[in-house]
Amino acid sequence: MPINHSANFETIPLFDLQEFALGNPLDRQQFINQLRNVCHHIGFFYIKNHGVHIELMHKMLELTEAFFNLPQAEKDKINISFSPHYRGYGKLGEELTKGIRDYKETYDFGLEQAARQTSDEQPYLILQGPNQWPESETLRALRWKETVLEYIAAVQTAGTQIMSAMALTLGLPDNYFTDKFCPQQRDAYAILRLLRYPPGRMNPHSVEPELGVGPHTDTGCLVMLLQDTVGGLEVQNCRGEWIAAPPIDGTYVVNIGEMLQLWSNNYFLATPHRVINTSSRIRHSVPFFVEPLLSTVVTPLEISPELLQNMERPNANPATKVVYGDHMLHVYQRSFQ
Ligand SMILES: O=C(O)CCC(=O)C(=O)O
Repeated sequence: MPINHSANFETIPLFDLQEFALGNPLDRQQFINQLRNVCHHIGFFYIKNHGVHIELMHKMLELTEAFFNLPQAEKDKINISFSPHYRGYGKLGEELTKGIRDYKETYDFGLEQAARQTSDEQPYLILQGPNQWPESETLRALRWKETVLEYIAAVQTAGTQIMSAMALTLGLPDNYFTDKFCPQQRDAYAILRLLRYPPGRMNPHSVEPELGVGPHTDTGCLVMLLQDTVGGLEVQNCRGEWIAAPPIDGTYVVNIGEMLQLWSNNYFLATPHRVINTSSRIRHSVPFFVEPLLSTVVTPLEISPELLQNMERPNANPATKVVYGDHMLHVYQRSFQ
């Protein structure tokens, strides 16, 4: 696997998760070494042979399209503003990235959970609660809800395995992160987003096409992105160039968020990215956000001296302490105003 180990990358590397899951000790070590480099310098990679069946991935994209094809009035009935738990549909232009309106529709939902009692200490428990499911005969006939829940379970398992490999890259036990990512625990949290980007149109205020999502770094831990065949995702290297992350069938684009960068003491990198749909087709994508328990307190890990030696950026402030749920609640409050 040729990998450019520089932050001036021009392509996004591809990993085969089977080399980690089923490989001999040498393959595993090589996988971990390369993953460490990519997480440090690039922060984005593709993953194949991750255990989620390709039919289920294709089905998930079909179900995404079927959801957004519902009449607008049906989607509006489950608008995200009706849910105190920030779960539901966001219409075109409803969401802001860095204060600017995106050109996309959204639908957020997560683990099936009962609402929790919030308190002054734990206001973030509001993020846990029931999903708003679309009521539609068309979707029912497609076994929509059952299939997306099956998909969440499958992609969560793959995400957990990637987090194990990531712990090993930092010299930690393989269950270091995954103990805090357990979907069966009470404070568990994970979000699946369905996204629809209309065909590109010119921005009336500039010569650039309208941004589907403006440049941003992801705020959580790890994102596993399923995209259709249209393309439009771009990742910024340290020269400021936008590098395409085109669709590769059967793979996920995986990237690191700000919380995992902080947790890794800035060893891992949360890389800016954006989406511009310049095609004449509608684009669909399905990011899954792999997140720890909301009660997790993230504080920069101590990094081994070998890793510290060749750090490309300064460490995080060791006094930083972030309650995961507080951070996520703030992100939602900022994005939907
Ligand atoms: O749709 C995509 O390809 C990426 C979406 C994205 O950047 C995000 O949800 O943060």
